[in-house]
Amino acid sequence: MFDQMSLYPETNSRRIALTQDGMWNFRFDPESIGEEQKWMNHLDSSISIPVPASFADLFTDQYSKNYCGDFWYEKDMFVPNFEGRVQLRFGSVTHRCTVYVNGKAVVSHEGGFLPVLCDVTDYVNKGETNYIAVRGNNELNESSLPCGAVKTLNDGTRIAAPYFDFFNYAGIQRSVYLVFIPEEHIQDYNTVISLENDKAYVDYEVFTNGNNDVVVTLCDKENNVVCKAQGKKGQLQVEKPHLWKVRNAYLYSLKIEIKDGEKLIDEYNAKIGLRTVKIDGTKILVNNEPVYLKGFGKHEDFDIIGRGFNYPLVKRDFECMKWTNANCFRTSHYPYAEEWYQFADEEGFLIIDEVPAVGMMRSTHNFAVAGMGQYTYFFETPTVPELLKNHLLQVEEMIERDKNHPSVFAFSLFNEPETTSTYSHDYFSKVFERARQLDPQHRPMTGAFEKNSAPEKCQCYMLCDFMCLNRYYGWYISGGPDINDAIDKFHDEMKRWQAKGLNVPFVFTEFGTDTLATEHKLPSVMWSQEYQNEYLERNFEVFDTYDFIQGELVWNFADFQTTEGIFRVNGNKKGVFNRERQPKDAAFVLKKRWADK
Ligand code: GCB
Repeated sequence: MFDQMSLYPETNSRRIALTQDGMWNFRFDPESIGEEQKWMNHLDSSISIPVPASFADLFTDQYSKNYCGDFWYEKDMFVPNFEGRVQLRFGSVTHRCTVYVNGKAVVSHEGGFLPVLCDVTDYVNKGETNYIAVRGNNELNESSLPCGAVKTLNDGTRIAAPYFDFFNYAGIQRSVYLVFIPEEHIQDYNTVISLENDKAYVDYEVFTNGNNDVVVTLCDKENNVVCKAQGKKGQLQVEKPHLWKVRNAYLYSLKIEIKDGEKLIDEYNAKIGLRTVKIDGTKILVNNEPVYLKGFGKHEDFDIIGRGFNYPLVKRDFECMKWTNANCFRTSHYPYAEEWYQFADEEGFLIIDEVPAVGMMRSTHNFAVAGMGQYTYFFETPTVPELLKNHLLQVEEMIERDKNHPSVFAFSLFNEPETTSTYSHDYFSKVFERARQLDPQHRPMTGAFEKNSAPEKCQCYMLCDFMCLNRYYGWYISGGPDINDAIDKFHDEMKRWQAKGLNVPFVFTEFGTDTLATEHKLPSVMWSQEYQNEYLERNFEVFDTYDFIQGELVWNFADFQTTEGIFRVNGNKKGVFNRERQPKDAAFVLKKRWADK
């Protein structure tokens, strides 16, 4: 339980959340002199920059786009003379930061995809303008999540060398709030849902920093009170519940109050969905009914704003996903901004929520190394204890933040690490053990495996409640005219998994082809739209052969930006939609298949 970490800011009769989004002052600090020169007191020669946004694509020069190192944001912030504790909450700062208020360091945070919360009560002057500074840093190393390195060019310029296939976007990429909460306040809450004979039960626990009583009220969509309970821990019983169903969501509101007799001390209003999730043999069950997962691996990625949060983009992406008849997506390869999950709750989408454990293979293009059988000794290096510490921390923060969303039905604890050594098994056993302790809803835990993690070699599949495979038979393996061979190889691998008799569902969390929206060709060639369609149809043949295959998440929902290189044409083009969110032909293929799947 982290004080307030998981609670999305809200304004109500006891709380105030003031957005700080807008233009902030900004400056690069390539020599890391800001600290010594006291930039936390004043930022000279700064420029204006929007928050939230990644900084990379706002500029027109190479240096700024690929900048790697320290950077500073600052803002004069008026803090009203409201009652209670004062907090500053950043949805994320990528990849790490220190926050200063009036020149004093308040909090340092590692990890670029989860909230940074600062209790600034003792640092601000209420009723005055205060000086807020943030020193960020976007360097990658082998103990950071995601993993990578920093490359120094001949002229001394430092650039990121990610071990992953997406652009190393950085900055204050999510919204910032100034939050006022009462001294005695709700810190966090857990909900666990169970269903029995036309009734739903919500076992709840509320964490506060005081001794006053807690009252919990559940209301339906029309705001009618459904049931109430008293105490920090208890159970709500709902007769004839409206269940949260896949693509047919129903959300109740859960009002949590701290009361001293009649006096209201604090209040928090959450939305919850009544649903259960379970793996039963080879089936994924939501409310005890089997669900076949249809959808995408995604990225937070868009022109100009990079990975910056943007409501219209969220809306458009959900509209496009709904149009294809999808019901699920994976937050590859990091936890997304909280607003994505709020929309998914409303729209009835299932989410596989992924921690930023990507690049654990020591290769700048693991997508190509995957399948070549190259062993990279990743988990034998001296940086591993520090990496594990960060990994556990990110798992804790992710589960704390996302544990009450009905949309989140599973957590993914890695993407494509080296998993063939006993070292990897030791490492991931600890990660899974911690994750299982943390999730009050005991959701299924998994991770996405690349091709080297073959049935005979993988040392980690047994940690997972269901298997997620990333496979590119017909693209990285035997593409184009060799596609028949690719499909034979694919069947061969699936038969070897089948022979293991794991009795768990298998989900394809990646499969796809780079496709240029401009290319058409008959007969098809790789990179043409016709080939993307054929590749999908051929993969579907394989999926439909094995009844333990219970889901297909295409790579990727949309074209996205990556590091430059000979493998990528201005980014990864495996999108079913282009980067502007217009459909390639493949979108129609999916729409048709998923209409009756
Ligand atoms: C993968 C990675 C993903 C890449 C993808 C590709 O296996 O998990 O991050 O973008 O392959 O397109 O190569």
